[in-house]
Amino acid sequence: MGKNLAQKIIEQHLVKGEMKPGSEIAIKIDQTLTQDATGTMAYLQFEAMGIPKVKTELSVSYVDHNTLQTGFENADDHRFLRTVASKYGIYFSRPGNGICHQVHLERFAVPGKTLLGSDSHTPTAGGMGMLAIGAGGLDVAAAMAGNPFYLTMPKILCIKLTGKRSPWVSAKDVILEILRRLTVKGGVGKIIEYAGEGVKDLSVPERATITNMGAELGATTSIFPSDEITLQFLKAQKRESSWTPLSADPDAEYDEVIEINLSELEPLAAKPHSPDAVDTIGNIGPIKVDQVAIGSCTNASYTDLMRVAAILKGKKVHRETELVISPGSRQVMEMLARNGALADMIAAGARILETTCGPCIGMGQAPPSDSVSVRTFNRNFKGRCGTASAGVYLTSPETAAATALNGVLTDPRELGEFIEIEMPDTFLIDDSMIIPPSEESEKVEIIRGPNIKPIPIREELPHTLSGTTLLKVGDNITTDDIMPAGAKILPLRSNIPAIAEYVFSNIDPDFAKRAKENKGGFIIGGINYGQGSSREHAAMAPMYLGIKAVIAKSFARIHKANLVNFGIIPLTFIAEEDYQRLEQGDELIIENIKEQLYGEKITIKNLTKGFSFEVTHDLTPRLIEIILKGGLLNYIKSKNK
Ligand code: MIC
Ligand code: SF4
Repeated sequence: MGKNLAQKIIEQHLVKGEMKPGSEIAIKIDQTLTQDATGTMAYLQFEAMGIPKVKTELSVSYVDHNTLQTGFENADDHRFLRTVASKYGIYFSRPGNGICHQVHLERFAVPGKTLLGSDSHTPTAGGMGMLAIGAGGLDVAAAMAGNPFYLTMPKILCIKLTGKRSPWVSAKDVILEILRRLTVKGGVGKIIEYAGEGVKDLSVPERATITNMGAELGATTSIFPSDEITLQFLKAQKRESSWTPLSADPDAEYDEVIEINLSELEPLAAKPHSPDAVDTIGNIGPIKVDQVAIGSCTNASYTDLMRVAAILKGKKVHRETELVISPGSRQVMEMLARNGALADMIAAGARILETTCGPCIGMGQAPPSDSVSVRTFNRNFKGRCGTASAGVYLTSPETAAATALNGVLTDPRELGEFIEIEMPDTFLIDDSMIIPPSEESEKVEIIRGPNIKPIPIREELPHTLSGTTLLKVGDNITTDDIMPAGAKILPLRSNIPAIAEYVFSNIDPDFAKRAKENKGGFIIGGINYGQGSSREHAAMAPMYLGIKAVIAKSFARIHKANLVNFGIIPLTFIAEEDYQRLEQGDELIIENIKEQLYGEKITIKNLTKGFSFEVTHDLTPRLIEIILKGGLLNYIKSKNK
């Protein structure tokens, strides 16, 4: 029996376990990436592991999230990241060089290699045929220290692309259609592998748009084959020596196959407040739009923005609509500047932002109250844009540009003849903002500012866990809900005591206070608890507040791993009625937790209501040991003794 592409790469990197869906495997990691919002913690954790130099083939530290520098905090983090990278053998991509996923695709991604990144959109590099996975910073630190990455062997879902897109139908519309069909939890426990003739209809950056938003499906990762289109892109980046052809065997088997006929697609949008609330632009209708934001790791490639510039050329942005554009990388920005496309955007009235995440993570450009913002990004969770009452629609760059001109949501097919944009034969290559590590690392001094506080460490697991139910939430709670980002909170990423004050602050402003008063306790969650970002702060800050366990109907992959890494037990309800009858304020007790963890079921007593109920978990003996030690860092240290 032939193998599919994901199985081939996993097999080549398999260190432990069997490639049977559902069983734990460990894979060797060739490359890592971090960004500044998760990177400071990741490098503090790496330092705590006491390894003199990273053991990966390549590790890159990007600064792209926190670049507003409204105070000393971000600037201090950047300086710390620069010096720590230089000392430990890590490449440092300076602020201004671009969004990590875009730059990694351009300059570092290699077909067939593995990449672990402390950002949930790391699978963007799957557009290049890489097995690229998002994880918490501590897992990335462990990989830099030479440890394999542990994960549950996913099922492989093949999405067979047939047909050819009609004019003005974008790669974004392809992934929005998949989100419409599969929903935000449809990819959980799966790798999505693209195959079929339709693959040839997509350039590498277009494939990357699709693999990028596999994160919104909850997938472990997404991957495209590496073919002559990949080779062309690598040639244009002067990196053809990195190319290897890669595809599934002709008789490869998959756990599941679905087909998408590209010819049937039309321009789509995800409506507020979820990336899977997808409908056609036609059905949504010409709603008034106050702001359009074009950029992010999903849709800010050279070809994306060249088409936007061509749409805007000679026209003006609607007088009641704001347009902001943040190119994905310095390469893209400089090419647009040199060929005149940037001038066309400026002349049309676009506000040009830095080559960073910017508005995508609420770092500026919050839209007005009760407004509509159309964005080419990947997430539209409530409040993420910085304005709780705003509604964010996710669309393609073509739809966004047409909308900016008309002031109402517009189907780009109304623009008339399709504008073809050629992929350049050569991109402008200038890696001078990627600083290689020092060759004299012993001479490098790591500079820490006052905002960089030590990482909190949890004690070993006690015999009995008891406490109050501090909060009960519903389904699809995001890590943005648990640990919000944005211009006010993001600068505190390297200061856990300070950022912990904001845990669940958009859902319940008193949460942190209540948690502290009660010396921690429990959280009750619904389905897909912790979807979205990889930020381990959504586990680390609750750990700091004393959260002992989260009892939910189901968990998102990265967040569950982060909970374990910080010694919080992820427990799953067996009976729906137990979720129903638990209330905030109920006192719970779990006796003999250590022994109980090794069994299949765990009994929890509700002291307030006088009943007991059973929950379960899928923790392997290794993960149980991590929990017993109080988290991964303690576990790694105990193994190195
Ligand atoms: C996001 O898109 O939510 C982020 C900000 O990139 C996060 C990482 C973080 O919170 O630092 C992610 O996607 O993992
Ligand atoms: Fe940055 Fe947004 Fe991409 Fe996250 S999703 S890496 S915030 S651009």
